[in-house]
Amino acid sequence: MLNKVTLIGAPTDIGAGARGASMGPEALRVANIGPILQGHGIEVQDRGNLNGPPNPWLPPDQGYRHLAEVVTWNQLVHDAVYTELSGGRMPILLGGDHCLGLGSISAVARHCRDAGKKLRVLWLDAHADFNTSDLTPSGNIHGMPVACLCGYGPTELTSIGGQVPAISPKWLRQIGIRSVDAGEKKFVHEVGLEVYDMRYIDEMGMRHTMELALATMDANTHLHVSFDVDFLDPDLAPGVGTTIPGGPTYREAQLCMEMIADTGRMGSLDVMELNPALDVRNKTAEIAVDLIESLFGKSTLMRK
Ligand code: 6HN
Ligand code: MN
Ligand code: MN
Ligand code: MN
Repeated sequence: MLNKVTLIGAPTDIGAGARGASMGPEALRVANIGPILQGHGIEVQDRGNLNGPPNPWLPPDQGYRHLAEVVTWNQLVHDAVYTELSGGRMPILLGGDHCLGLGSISAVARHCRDAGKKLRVLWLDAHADFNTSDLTPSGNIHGMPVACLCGYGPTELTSIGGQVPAISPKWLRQIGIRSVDAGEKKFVHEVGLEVYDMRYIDEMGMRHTMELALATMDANTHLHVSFDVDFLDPDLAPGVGTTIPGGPTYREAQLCMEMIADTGRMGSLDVMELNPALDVRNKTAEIAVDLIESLFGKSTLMRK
């Protein structure tokens, strides 16, 4: 795993249905993300925040809310993430709402094409984020980034990384899913996304789930983790805009992160949807940072 990390703040809630994820990057810094990672022997540079358009807070227009602003933010994210990867560093995107996973992962996919690497994307989320303008109940683009990455969406969004589609659905594994809209569900099945929903985790356990989700990677695989904080159970992590009950517990989430760390393949990370306006004394940010430490191998005494 790369031991040079760059923090990139993307302070916006442009794709969300609630205001406040724009404060996510600062809350993660207040929870000491930089120094804590440094404490694990990682060289950390904080590039500060990207500066995109403000949130006009308008209703959806033809199935999309704030499409033009979402495009601009994602271009900024794409460029920042791509620059860090090209420089041999591991970008950590501090969101910001999850629409920005599109810019981030488009950049990662481009980097993998340059470097002749295989890509595996782990999408840790309560939601599938696989809506289109026809399927969406809200028009909020944070419910659409996975569809856009797979080529289903407006060209301005699907083409941000220079190639449509940016990724194949086969490269994706979704974990923790428990809220999928009716039309979105049909579309997930049609495209054949590999989804490990909460029912699966309940029945098979997090260990077996992660063994499957991380299987068939090799030394040439770049692993991207897109961590939507609403993946976690809301009792643990109330500071998100779209809480869904019945998420992974603290121990299950830790095991998930530890097993990712054990692969040694993580090359990029998004930490998304943290909403300090809905949090309690920054506890969700602190839990997120604690889990990120495990992603970088804090974990147990027993590691080889
Ligand atoms: N997220 N499926 C809902 C929608 O409006 O499309 C919720 C999406 C939530 C997105 O949390 O990143
Ligand atoms: Mn790389
Ligand atoms: Mn999401
Ligand atoms: Mn979500």
